Amino acid sequence: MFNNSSDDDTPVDYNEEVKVVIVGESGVGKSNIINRYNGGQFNPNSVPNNSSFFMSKNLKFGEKIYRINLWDTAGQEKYRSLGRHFYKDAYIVCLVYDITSLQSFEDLKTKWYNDLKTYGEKYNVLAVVGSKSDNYEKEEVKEEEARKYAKSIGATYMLTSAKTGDNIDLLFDTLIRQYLGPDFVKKVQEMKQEKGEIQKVTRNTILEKKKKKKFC
Ligand SMILES: Nc1nc2c(ncn2[C@@H]2O[C@H](COP(=O)(O)OP(=O)(O)OP(=O)(O)O)[C@@H](O)[C@H]2O)c(=O)[nH]1
Ligand SMILES: [Mg+2]
Repeated sequence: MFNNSSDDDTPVDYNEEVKVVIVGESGVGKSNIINRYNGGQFNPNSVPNNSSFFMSKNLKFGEKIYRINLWDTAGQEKYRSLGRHFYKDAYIVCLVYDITSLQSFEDLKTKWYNDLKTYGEKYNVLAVVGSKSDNYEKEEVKEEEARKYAKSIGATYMLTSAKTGDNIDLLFDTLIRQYLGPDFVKKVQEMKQEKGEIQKVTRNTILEKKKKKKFC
């Protein structure tokens, strides 16, 4: 049974919509994260957003099809106030910082989280996302510190790279499962692990990959 309630009476191929909003300083890699999740290539020359865009993806969990609407917001200060109303009806929010920029982490803790607390009305799933994990050598924010902070605000922590694709699918998969509730978490995780669809990338796997490369 699909939801047939689109404005123009065209049948739509999902049962429920879920709004996800991604915020953080300009240049942390929000657009690349979304693009990568949508099956796109990493863009080394991406330009800053001058407005917010959304991309949709249908995912099947259990018996239902969910339309995930991912809102990519503009991080530049001049657009900050425009993005605020996107928090209002978002259920899932990702706060992104760049692991090579301490400033981006400080801004996440002050500007972006404060905006969310002020304007977010419905969110119940929150993530702190460290981006550009491929740039591990230039790390300015210790993973442990970011994890600790995430825990303190009740957020899930994830270290990602839009360049390599590490943990991008896992990030959204985890958040959507959290949104759907504990029964789904268990059921879907078991299913995906059985199929070998989920492989968690940790800091150690990144280092091992690099070591292997050196010896090749
Ligand atoms: N090495 C590396 N570079 C990245 C990664 N993700 C993004 N970048 C680079 O970081 C820069 C900014 O990326 P964007 O995705 O445009 O950043 P944004 O957060 O969307 O920026 P605004 O739209 O201005 O808010 C670009 O040069 C990207 O190529 C990553 O995972 N690894
Ligand atoms: Mg962008």
